[in-house]
Amino acid sequence: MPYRPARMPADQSLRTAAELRARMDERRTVRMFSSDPVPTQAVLDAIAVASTAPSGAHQQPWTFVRVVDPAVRKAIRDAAEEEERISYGGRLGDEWLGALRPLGTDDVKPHLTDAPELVVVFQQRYYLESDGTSRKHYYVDESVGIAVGMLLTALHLSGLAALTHTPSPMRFLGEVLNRPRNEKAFAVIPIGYPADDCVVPNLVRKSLDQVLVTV
Ligand code: IYR
Repeated sequence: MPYRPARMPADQSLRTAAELRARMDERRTVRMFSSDPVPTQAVLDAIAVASTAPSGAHQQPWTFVRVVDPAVRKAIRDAAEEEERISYGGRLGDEWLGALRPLGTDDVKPHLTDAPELVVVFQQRYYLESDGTSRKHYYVDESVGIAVGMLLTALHLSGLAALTHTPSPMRFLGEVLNRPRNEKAFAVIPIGYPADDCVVPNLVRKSLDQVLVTV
């Protein structure tokens, strides 16, 4: 089918891109959340934005589980902290623990119960028919990674703070949330507003020069 979006004039592209760059440079990963509720539709819209992501063979191999029930958030926190105690207790290894030190992360995960909601992103490793037969999905990691990037962008531009949390191993998420066997947890994303006393590590981003090569 034809696809003929109106072409944006160059000056408008430049203005829009510069504004977007400045707004996205303000995004910070937040680990200290207020428990204030967030506007539900903003989260639903952000998930809908994520689901516009390109995907291998347009299979859209993702499921977003919104967790608003405090009891379920508590169950996730308990299970995550149990794994993280082992991880931070040595499973990650000295090199990894050293890399995390500037972030100040540890095995205590209050954001999982403080934030008013979590979005747990699952990747569908394969498609599961209702009769139990399966069909392969392609480029699942790439597709879901792109979708999560778009989710984080949409949340930030909608004024909401988020954390990309990757407890490891994540098998407990499928169990707590009762997901089918074709789904594998990819990330837990607490969403909310920063706590009044929120602090973030004083990190510096690489400059464009450091990340860009033009040939
Ligand atoms: N998954 C652990 C450890 C962790 C790993 C990386 I790489 C980070 O950038 C941050 C944390 C945790 O969530 O604490």
